[in-house]
Amino acid sequence: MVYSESPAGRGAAVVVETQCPFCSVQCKMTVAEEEKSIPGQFRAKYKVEGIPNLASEGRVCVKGMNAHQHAAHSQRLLHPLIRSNGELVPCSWDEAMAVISERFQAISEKYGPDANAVYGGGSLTNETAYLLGKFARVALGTRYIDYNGRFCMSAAASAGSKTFGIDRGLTFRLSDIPHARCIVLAGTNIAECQPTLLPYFNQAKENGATIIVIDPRRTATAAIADMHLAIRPGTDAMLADAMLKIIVDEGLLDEGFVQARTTGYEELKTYLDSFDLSRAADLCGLDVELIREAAVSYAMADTGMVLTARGVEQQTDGHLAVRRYLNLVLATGKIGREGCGYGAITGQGNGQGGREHGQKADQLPGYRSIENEEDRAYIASVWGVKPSSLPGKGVSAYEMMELIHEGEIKSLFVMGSNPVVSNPNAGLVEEGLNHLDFLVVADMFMSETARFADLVLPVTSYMENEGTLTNLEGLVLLRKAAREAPGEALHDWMILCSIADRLGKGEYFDFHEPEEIFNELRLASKGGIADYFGITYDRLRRDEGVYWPCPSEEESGTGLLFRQSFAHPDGKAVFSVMPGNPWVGVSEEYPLILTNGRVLSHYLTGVQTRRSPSLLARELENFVEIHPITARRYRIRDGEWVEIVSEHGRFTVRSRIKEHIREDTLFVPMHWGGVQNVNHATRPELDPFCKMPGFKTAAVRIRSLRQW
Ligand SMILES: Nc1nc2c(c(=O)[nH]1)N[C@H]1C(S)=C(S)[C@@H](COP(=O)(O)OP(=O)(O)OC[C@H]3O[C@@H](n4cnc5c(=O)[nH]c(N)nc54)[C@H](O)[C@@H]3O)O[C@H]1N2
Ligand SMILES: Nc1nc2c(c(=O)[nH]1)N[C@H]1C(S)=C(S)[C@@H](COP(=O)(O)OP(=O)(O)OC[C@H]3O[C@@H](n4cnc5c(=O)[nH]c(N)nc54)[C@H](O)[C@@H]3O)O[C@H]1N2
Ligand code: SF4
Ligand SMILES: [Mo]
Repeated sequence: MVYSESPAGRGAAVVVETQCPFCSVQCKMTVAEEEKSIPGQFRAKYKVEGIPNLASEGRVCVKGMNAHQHAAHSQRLLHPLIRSNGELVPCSWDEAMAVISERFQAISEKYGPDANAVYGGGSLTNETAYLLGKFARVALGTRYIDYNGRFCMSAAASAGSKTFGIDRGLTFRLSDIPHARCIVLAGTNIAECQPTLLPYFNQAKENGATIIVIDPRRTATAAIADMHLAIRPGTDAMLADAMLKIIVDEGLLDEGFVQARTTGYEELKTYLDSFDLSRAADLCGLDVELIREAAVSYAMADTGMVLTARGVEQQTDGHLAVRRYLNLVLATGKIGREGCGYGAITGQGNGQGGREHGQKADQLPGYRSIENEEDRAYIASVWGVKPSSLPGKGVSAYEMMELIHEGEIKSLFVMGSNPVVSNPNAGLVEEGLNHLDFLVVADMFMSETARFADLVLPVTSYMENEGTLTNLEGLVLLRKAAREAPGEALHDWMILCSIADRLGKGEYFDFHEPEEIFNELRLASKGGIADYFGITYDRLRRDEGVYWPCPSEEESGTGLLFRQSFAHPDGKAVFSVMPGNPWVGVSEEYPLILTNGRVLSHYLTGVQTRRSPSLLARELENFVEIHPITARRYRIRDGEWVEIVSEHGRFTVRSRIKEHIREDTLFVPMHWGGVQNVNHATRPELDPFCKMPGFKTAAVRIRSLRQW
């Protein structure tokens, strides 16, 4: 960043406290900004240090260490931009607001309020996420709102709700991990995606734990494992069933726990009786004996945990696959006590809070249902509107893209997401956004999606915007503002209040501080599943964080859930009886399985991390990991450009020959847009239970682009 002068006077250092904007651990840190001596001008020099905190104990990973580089980047948007003669040109906030309110109103009058739609994100603070839900329902009156967490948390969230009656990422505290004697890590690459958590698992290992990693690749996380099950992508439900069959056959079921605390086991037992173990092992591409060893180790251990992430969840049977892993947890009674439990490792900084307060198509704040009359009446009373004025349930994120493509949705308001890159079947999404009557994008940068917009609104970054975020443990944390907003950038919540005012709904959005929004959120969540009522800014200023549920200010919140009972009305957890639908999509034309995910140094669609020189230098361009035998079969050399094609589209990346991946599988990171975007080839099918796209499996072919 280049300042004309140091914010604290020439030569002085400014030290601010902040919280990483990236993953769900939410590490806290200080950023010291001091003048670098260059004669005649002020240039800032930064030093980042971790602050001891409950989640990361003071550790910070390479992304956190370099996050300030994007916040201070010269490409930050500083003024609203409006499309004029095909170009995006600067305009005033006044003009931007006038255009937005006029267009939203005109579209609503011509086609009805549902022709306007809203798309949010899991990086937004709780205050903004809450307000965005209210904005859609009260200011725009549209049923169409959803968010990028649909692609992230929906399978695990719906599985947790069905099984336990509540959905909170971890059912235990991070500090419980070292007490687990066996840990199953399925489809989660903690070493690259939540790196500051790895020491908890190393500690468990030092205490004698067995670590089992289930992943088609021998990842950096698998490096600490005692057992690595290199599963064929898309077959986790089958693997979990095979493990359960072995546990039952070996007499390792915890009958006391199953009897006292669960329902549905008898029906599941009938299914297991006729379960064909060797067929399942074949389908999963694994050796039966390895599956047996893993199942017995987990069941025999006194304490144990199962953690899943997107490898299991981003499947067209993601909901059922998670539930089949949860069957293992219930069958062995490994939940509700120290060293035990299940964890869905949440993804984005506010992946947890972002899903609790109303950004989802079917949800009202506090995890209330938009289809439940009592819930509607309660929220309507908090908002001061008539229950009948609240719209009904909308559709999921990708389904909104389909409605845009079909022309049913005419305008889209995007806040905190880059859907052109992150949706599956990117070709359809691009076509759709091109046809919109009106697209508004609120972002810090000119993202791939913002390039399509009619209006781009500059927002503040994590260093400037105060608010609360809920980390993967369910711990609500206050992130204070640490810098002034650059240029004319505004906080997300201010933009929402301002548009609502122009739409004549200002009385419902009369907020001057994030704390005021949070106080309304507390009330709206009161009595709901995600109850934040007992959490106040004062408590968060005093203590580091508070776990939800926290119904009153006297309570400290709950770290370890389900000690006595589960959250269903009868207090019991529910076995999943319906088997999953393993994916077997390859064909002669498309013989390879394309899976995808993340690398350590980039974050999601890379809009932020590519603007961090230190992070960009680590990975400049996209690549495909391919096994040496497969590479030989398709005459692919290391480091050359290849094209990967599915029935939905194609993209181009560089090859990276690696022995650590299955021969039938290719792996491509998701962090690049344009011709390098893996989502050109992912498929549009959704999980019927939670509408999660089947990102992690697509049938493809590969060829070298070499000309000689
Ligand atoms: N560095 C970095 N960290 C991040 C993010 C980031 O973009 N970059 N994003 C954050 C977000 S939003 C999220 S959601 C999380 C995601 O965190 P993770 O879910 O851990 O990340 P992924 O790399 O998407 O997928 C995890 C693993 O699943 C494996 N996998 C693929 N298919 C299958 C399968 O069918 N079965 C099984 N068992 N495994 C499979 C992949 O090989 C991969 O190693 O990370 C968060 N942290
Ligand atoms: N193939 C494939 N596709 C995937 C996945 C996968 O594993 N494979 N993972 C999916 C998952 S888990 C996720 S979470 C999604 C994420 O996908 P996206 O929602 O596209 O995520 P980001 O890249 O974080 O985009 C966030 C945008 O919002 C901006 N932004 C950041 N903070 C703020 C803020 O506070 N306010 C505002 N207004 N803007 C902000 C950033 O600059 C960026 O442009 O991608 C999904 N897509
Ligand atoms: S990316 Fe995650 S682990 Fe790394 S510093 Fe940020 S919050 Fe911590
Ligand atoms: Mo995510």
